[in-house]
Amino acid sequence: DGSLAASRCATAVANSNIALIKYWGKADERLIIPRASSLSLTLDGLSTSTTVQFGASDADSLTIDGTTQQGTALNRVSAFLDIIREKAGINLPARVTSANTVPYGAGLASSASAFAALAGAACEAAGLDATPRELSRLARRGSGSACRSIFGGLVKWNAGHDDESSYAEPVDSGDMDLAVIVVLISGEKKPISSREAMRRTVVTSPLYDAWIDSCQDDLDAALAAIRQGDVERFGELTEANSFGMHASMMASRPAVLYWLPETVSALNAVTSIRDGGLGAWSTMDAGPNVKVLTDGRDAERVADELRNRLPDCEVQIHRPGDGLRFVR
Ligand code: 2P0
Repeated sequence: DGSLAASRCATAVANSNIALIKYWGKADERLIIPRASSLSLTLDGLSTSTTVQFGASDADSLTIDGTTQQGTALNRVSAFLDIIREKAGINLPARVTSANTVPYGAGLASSASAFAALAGAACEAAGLDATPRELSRLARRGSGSACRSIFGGLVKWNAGHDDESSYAEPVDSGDMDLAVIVVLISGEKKPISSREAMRRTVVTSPLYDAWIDSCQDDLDAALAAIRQGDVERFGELTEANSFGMHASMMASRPAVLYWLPETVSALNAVTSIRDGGLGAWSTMDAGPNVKVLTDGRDAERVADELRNRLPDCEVQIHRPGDGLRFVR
Protein backbone atom coordinates (compact mmCIF):
# COMPACT_ATOMS: atom_id res chain seq x y z
CA ASP A 1 0.00 0.00 0.00
CA GLY A 2 1.58 3.24 -1.18
CA SER A 3 0.38 5.52 1.63
CA LEU A 4 1.52 3.10 4.30
CA ALA A 5 4.94 2.81 2.62
CA ALA A 6 5.16 6.60 2.48
CA SER A 7 4.31 6.92 6.15
CA ARG A 8 7.05 4.47 6.99
CA CYS A 9 9.84 6.63 5.60
CA ALA A 10 10.63 10.20 6.63
CA THR A 11 13.49 12.69 6.65
CA ALA A 12 14.10 15.48 9.15
CA VAL A 13 16.86 18.05 9.57
CA ALA A 14 17.99 19.59 12.86
CA ASN A 15 20.61 22.16 13.76
CA SER A 16 23.03 21.84 16.62
CA ASN A 17 22.81 24.14 19.62
CA ILE A 18 25.33 25.63 22.00
CA ALA A 19 24.44 25.96 25.65
CA LEU A 20 25.02 29.41 27.16
CA ILE A 21 23.76 28.37 30.59
CA LYS A 22 24.91 24.74 30.67
CA TYR A 23 23.36 21.35 31.25
CA TRP A 24 25.77 19.11 33.16
CA GLY A 25 24.51 16.26 35.30
CA LYS A 26 21.34 14.22 35.56
CA ALA A 27 18.76 13.81 38.28
CA ASP A 28 17.37 10.74 36.43
CA GLU A 29 19.71 8.74 34.22
CA ARG A 30 17.06 6.67 32.45
CA LEU A 31 14.68 9.49 31.56
CA ILE A 32 17.50 12.04 31.16
CA ILE A 33 16.09 14.59 33.59
CA PRO A 34 18.79 17.22 34.24
CA ARG A 35 19.80 18.58 37.63
CA ALA A 36 19.25 22.16 36.40
CA SER A 37 17.51 24.06 33.62
CA SER A 38 19.67 25.34 30.75
CA LEU A 39 19.59 27.92 27.97
CA SER A 40 20.98 27.57 24.45
CA LEU A 41 21.25 29.11 21.03
CA THR A 42 20.45 26.94 18.02
CA LEU A 43 23.07 27.57 15.33
CA ASP A 44 22.96 27.51 11.58
CA GLY A 45 25.55 25.53 9.62
CA LEU A 46 25.96 22.62 12.04
CA SER A 47 23.14 20.30 11.11
CA THR A 48 22.18 16.65 10.81
CA SER A 49 19.79 15.27 8.19
CA THR A 50 18.33 11.88 9.09
CA THR A 51 16.11 9.46 7.20
CA VAL A 52 14.27 6.68 8.99
CA GLN A 53 12.66 3.83 7.11
CA PHE A 54 10.68 1.21 9.01
CA GLY A 55 10.26 -2.31 7.67
CA ALA A 56 12.89 -2.22 4.92
CA SER A 57 15.53 -4.32 6.69
CA ASP A 58 15.82 -7.40 8.93
CA ALA A 59 17.37 -5.49 11.83
CA ASP A 60 18.01 -1.91 12.89
CA SER A 61 20.87 -0.40 10.94
CA LEU A 62 22.66 2.94 11.21
CA THR A 63 24.78 4.71 8.62
CA ILE A 64 26.46 8.03 9.52
CA ASP A 65 28.08 10.01 6.69
CA GLY A 66 28.30 6.86 4.60
CA THR A 67 29.86 4.65 7.28
CA THR A 68 27.91 1.73 8.74
CA GLN A 69 27.86 1.87 12.54
CA GLN A 70 27.83 -1.02 15.02
CA GLY A 71 28.14 -1.35 18.77
CA THR A 72 27.42 1.58 21.08
CA ALA A 73 26.23 4.02 18.40
CA LEU A 74 23.78 1.51 16.89
CA ASN A 75 22.60 0.28 20.30
CA ARG A 76 21.86 3.80 21.43
CA VAL A 77 19.78 4.48 18.30
CA SER A 78 17.97 1.12 18.67
CA ALA A 79 17.12 1.87 22.29
CA PHE A 80 15.76 5.25 21.21
CA LEU A 81 13.72 3.68 18.38
CA ASP A 82 12.23 1.25 20.93
CA ILE A 83 10.62 4.22 22.68
CA ILE A 84 9.10 5.38 19.37
CA ARG A 85 8.03 1.85 18.40
CA GLU A 86 6.31 1.35 21.72
CA LYS A 87 4.43 4.66 21.42
CA ALA A 88 3.39 3.91 17.83
CA GLY A 89 2.58 0.25 18.50
CA ILE A 90 4.83 -0.98 15.72
CA ASN A 91 7.37 -3.76 15.79
CA LEU A 92 9.46 -3.12 12.69
CA PRO A 93 13.22 -2.72 12.39
CA ALA A 94 14.44 0.59 11.00
CA ARG A 95 17.08 1.69 8.58
CA VAL A 96 18.56 4.98 9.78
CA THR A 97 20.73 7.06 7.47
CA SER A 98 22.29 10.24 8.73
CA ALA A 99 24.42 12.99 7.19
CA ASN A 100 26.17 15.84 9.03
CA THR A 101 27.23 19.15 7.50
CA VAL A 102 30.45 18.89 9.52
CA PRO A 103 32.43 15.62 9.54
CA TYR A 104 31.35 13.20 12.28
CA GLY A 105 34.13 13.11 14.86
CA ALA A 106 35.39 16.62 14.03
CA GLY A 107 34.51 17.71 17.54
CA LEU A 108 31.49 19.70 16.34
CA ALA A 109 29.04 17.10 15.03
CA SER A 110 26.81 16.74 18.05
CA SER A 111 24.37 14.35 19.61
CA ALA A 112 22.00 17.33 19.89
CA SER A 113 21.36 17.72 16.16
CA ALA A 114 21.56 13.94 15.71
CA PHE A 115 18.85 12.97 18.20
CA ALA A 116 16.63 15.94 17.35
CA ALA A 117 16.64 14.91 13.68
CA LEU A 118 16.19 11.24 14.61
CA ALA A 119 13.24 12.03 16.89
CA GLY A 120 11.56 13.98 14.11
CA ALA A 121 12.19 11.47 11.33
CA ALA A 122 11.31 8.44 13.47
CA CYS A 123 8.03 9.96 14.72
CA GLU A 124 6.99 10.95 11.23
CA ALA A 125 7.95 7.57 9.77
CA ALA A 126 6.07 5.78 12.56
CA GLY A 127 2.97 7.87 11.86
CA LEU A 128 3.06 9.56 15.26
CA ASP A 129 1.53 13.00 15.31
CA ALA A 130 3.77 14.73 17.83
CA THR A 131 3.67 18.38 18.89
CA PRO A 132 6.97 20.28 19.10
CA ARG A 133 6.90 19.88 22.87
CA GLU A 134 6.37 16.12 22.55
CA LEU A 135 9.23 15.97 20.04
CA SER A 136 11.41 17.86 22.50
CA ARG A 137 10.58 15.38 25.28
CA LEU A 138 11.32 12.46 22.95
CA ALA A 139 14.59 13.92 21.66
CA ARG A 140 15.62 14.37 25.31
CA ARG A 141 15.43 10.58 25.79
CA GLY A 142 18.11 10.19 23.09
CA SER A 143 20.43 12.92 24.35
CA GLY A 144 19.61 15.65 26.83
CA SER A 145 20.87 18.57 24.76
CA ALA A 146 18.84 17.32 21.75
CA CYS A 147 15.58 18.50 23.34
CA ARG A 148 16.75 22.09 22.74
CA SER A 149 17.48 21.55 19.02
CA ILE A 150 13.79 21.04 18.22
CA PHE A 151 13.48 24.84 18.40
CA GLY A 152 15.36 27.65 16.69
CA GLY A 153 17.13 30.65 18.21
CA LEU A 154 17.29 31.01 21.99
CA VAL A 155 15.83 28.00 23.80
CA LYS A 156 15.25 27.15 27.45
CA TRP A 157 15.17 23.56 28.69
CA ASN A 158 12.99 23.39 31.78
CA ALA A 159 14.61 20.75 33.98
CA GLY A 160 11.26 19.57 35.32
CA HIS A 161 10.99 16.49 37.53
CA ASP A 162 9.61 13.77 35.25
CA ASP A 163 9.15 12.86 31.58
CA GLU A 164 6.14 15.16 31.23
CA SER A 165 7.69 18.27 32.78
CA SER A 166 11.19 18.15 31.27
CA TYR A 167 11.09 19.84 27.85
CA ALA A 168 12.53 22.76 25.92
CA GLU A 169 10.74 25.84 24.62
CA PRO A 170 11.75 28.89 22.60
CA VAL A 171 12.70 32.14 24.35
CA ASP A 172 11.86 35.47 22.73
CA SER A 173 15.17 37.10 21.82
CA GLY A 174 13.60 40.53 21.25
CA ASP A 175 15.97 42.78 19.37
CA MET A 176 19.01 40.76 20.37
CA ASP A 177 21.26 39.84 17.47
CA LEU A 178 23.68 37.12 18.59
CA ALA A 179 26.39 35.08 16.95
CA VAL A 180 28.66 32.29 18.12
CA ILE A 181 32.19 32.00 16.76
CA VAL A 182 33.70 28.52 16.93
CA VAL A 183 37.45 28.31 17.47
CA LEU A 184 38.42 24.82 16.35
CA ILE A 185 41.32 23.57 18.41
CA SER A 186 41.13 19.85 17.91
CA GLY A 187 38.93 17.40 16.04
CA GLU A 188 40.23 14.41 17.99
CA LYS A 189 37.78 12.09 19.69
CA LYS A 190 37.21 13.20 23.28
CA PRO A 191 39.12 11.27 25.96
CA ILE A 192 35.91 10.68 27.95
CA SER A 193 32.30 10.83 26.75
CA SER A 194 30.17 13.65 28.12
CA ARG A 195 27.73 11.07 29.50
CA GLU A 196 30.42 9.36 31.56
CA ALA A 197 32.09 12.66 32.47
CA MET A 198 28.90 14.19 33.85
CA ARG A 199 28.20 11.07 35.88
CA ARG A 200 31.68 11.28 37.41
CA THR A 201 31.25 14.99 38.16
CA VAL A 202 27.91 14.47 39.89
CA VAL A 203 29.21 11.59 42.00
CA THR A 204 32.73 12.75 42.91
CA SER A 205 33.16 16.52 42.49
CA PRO A 206 32.95 18.52 45.75
CA LEU A 207 32.33 21.65 43.63
CA TYR A 208 29.38 20.25 41.69
CA ASP A 209 26.55 21.20 44.05
CA ALA A 210 27.86 24.76 44.30
CA TRP A 211 27.83 25.08 40.52
CA ILE A 212 24.32 23.63 40.29
CA ASP A 213 23.18 26.16 42.90
CA SER A 214 24.55 28.96 40.69
CA CYS A 215 22.72 27.73 37.58
CA GLN A 216 19.23 28.86 38.59
CA ASP A 217 20.53 32.35 39.45
CA ASP A 218 22.53 32.48 36.21
CA LEU A 219 19.49 31.41 34.21
CA ASP A 220 17.18 33.97 35.84
CA ALA A 221 19.75 36.73 35.34
CA ALA A 222 20.37 35.65 31.72
CA LEU A 223 16.64 35.73 30.92
CA ALA A 224 16.43 39.22 32.47
CA ALA A 225 19.44 40.35 30.40
CA ILE A 226 17.79 38.99 27.24
CA ARG A 227 14.57 40.88 28.02
CA GLN A 228 16.63 44.06 28.49
CA GLY A 229 18.64 43.44 25.32
CA ASP A 230 21.81 43.54 27.43
CA VAL A 231 24.28 41.44 25.42
CA GLU A 232 27.18 42.36 27.71
CA ARG A 233 25.43 41.10 30.85
CA PHE A 234 24.29 37.97 29.01
CA GLY A 235 27.86 37.38 27.82
CA GLU A 236 29.31 37.76 31.31
CA LEU A 237 26.82 35.22 32.68
CA THR A 238 27.55 32.82 29.81
CA GLU A 239 31.29 32.90 30.40
CA ALA A 240 30.99 32.59 34.18
CA ASN A 241 28.57 29.66 33.97
CA SER A 242 30.87 27.77 31.59
CA PHE A 243 33.98 28.33 33.74
CA GLY A 244 32.01 27.15 36.77
CA MET A 245 31.00 23.96 34.98
CA HIS A 246 34.61 23.25 33.96
CA ALA A 247 35.86 24.01 37.47
CA SER A 248 33.43 21.44 38.85
CA MET A 249 34.57 18.90 36.22
CA MET A 250 38.23 19.48 37.02
CA ALA A 251 37.49 18.89 40.71
CA SER A 252 36.13 15.41 39.89
CA ARG A 253 38.15 12.45 41.13
CA PRO A 254 39.87 11.63 38.86
CA ALA A 255 39.71 15.00 37.10
CA VAL A 256 37.73 15.55 33.91
CA LEU A 257 39.98 17.84 31.88
CA TYR A 258 39.06 18.60 28.27
CA TRP A 259 41.40 21.56 27.88
CA LEU A 260 44.50 21.60 25.69
CA PRO A 261 47.25 24.25 25.72
CA GLU A 262 45.62 25.97 22.72
CA THR A 263 42.36 26.12 24.69
CA VAL A 264 44.01 28.40 27.25
CA SER A 265 45.48 30.53 24.45
CA ALA A 266 42.01 30.93 22.93
CA LEU A 267 40.43 31.79 26.29
CA ASN A 268 43.12 34.43 26.84
CA ALA A 269 42.57 35.76 23.32
CA VAL A 270 38.90 36.34 24.16
CA THR A 271 39.88 38.32 27.28
CA SER A 272 42.33 40.38 25.30
CA ILE A 273 39.75 41.15 22.58
CA ARG A 274 37.36 42.26 25.29
CA ASP A 275 40.05 44.43 26.89
CA GLY A 276 40.37 46.06 23.46
CA GLY A 277 36.73 47.15 23.70
CA LEU A 278 34.94 44.51 21.62
CA GLY A 279 32.20 42.41 23.24
CA ALA A 280 33.27 38.75 23.24
CA TRP A 281 32.62 36.03 25.85
CA SER A 282 33.88 32.44 25.88
CA THR A 283 31.98 29.23 26.51
CA MET A 284 33.15 25.60 26.30
CA ASP A 285 31.55 22.19 26.18
CA ALA A 286 32.83 18.65 26.64
CA GLY A 287 35.89 19.16 24.47
CA PRO A 288 38.86 21.48 23.88
CA ASN A 289 37.18 23.84 21.38
CA VAL A 290 36.28 27.37 22.45
CA LYS A 291 33.06 29.08 21.37
CA VAL A 292 32.73 32.85 21.54
CA LEU A 293 29.44 34.67 22.04
CA THR A 294 29.21 38.12 20.44
CA ASP A 295 26.73 40.66 19.22
CA GLY A 296 25.95 39.62 15.64
CA ARG A 297 27.07 43.06 14.42
CA ASP A 298 30.55 42.52 15.94
CA ALA A 299 30.96 38.93 14.72
CA GLU A 300 33.18 39.63 11.69
CA ARG A 301 35.50 41.89 13.66
CA VAL A 302 35.73 39.49 16.60
CA ALA A 303 36.43 36.60 14.20
CA ASP A 304 39.24 38.63 12.55
CA GLU A 305 40.74 39.43 15.96
CA LEU A 306 40.61 35.73 16.88
CA ARG A 307 42.30 34.76 13.60
CA ASN A 308 45.07 37.31 14.21
CA ARG A 309 45.73 35.98 17.70
CA LEU A 310 45.26 32.27 16.90
CA PRO A 311 46.72 31.75 13.42
CA ASP A 312 46.72 27.94 13.73
CA CYS A 313 43.01 27.64 14.56
CA GLU A 314 40.03 27.47 12.25
CA VAL A 315 37.60 30.24 13.17
CA GLN A 316 34.01 30.12 11.96
CA ILE A 317 30.99 32.37 12.56
CA HIS A 318 27.60 30.79 13.24
CA ARG A 319 24.36 32.78 13.26
CA PRO A 320 21.13 31.70 14.97
CA GLY A 321 19.55 28.73 13.21
CA ASP A 322 16.06 27.28 12.77
CA GLY A 323 14.47 24.46 14.68
CA LEU A 324 13.60 20.99 13.39
CA ARG A 325 12.20 20.81 9.89
CA PHE A 326 10.77 17.96 7.87
CA VAL A 327 11.84 17.26 4.30
CA ARG A 328 8.91 16.25 2.17
C1 2P0 B 1 25.09 21.37 27.12
N1 2P0 B 1 26.75 19.52 27.11
O1 2P0 B 1 24.28 21.98 27.83
C2 2P0 B 1 26.20 20.61 27.84
C3 2P0 B 1 27.35 21.50 28.16
C4 2P0 B 1 28.17 19.55 27.07
C5 2P0 B 1 28.56 20.63 28.00
O2 2P0 B 1 24.78 18.60 26.76
O3 2P0 B 1 24.05 12.19 28.32
O4 2P0 B 1 25.36 14.79 24.84
O5 2P0 B 1 23.17 12.52 26.01
O6 2P0 B 1 22.20 13.79 27.92
O7 2P0 B 1 23.49 16.15 25.85
C6 2P0 B 1 26.55 17.23 26.25
O8 2P0 B 1 25.81 16.21 26.83
O9 2P0 B 1 24.52 14.28 27.17
C7 2P0 B 1 25.96 18.48 26.72
P1 2P0 B 1 23.43 13.16 27.37
P2 2P0 B 1 24.71 15.37 26.06
O10 2P0 B 1 25.05 21.41 25.87
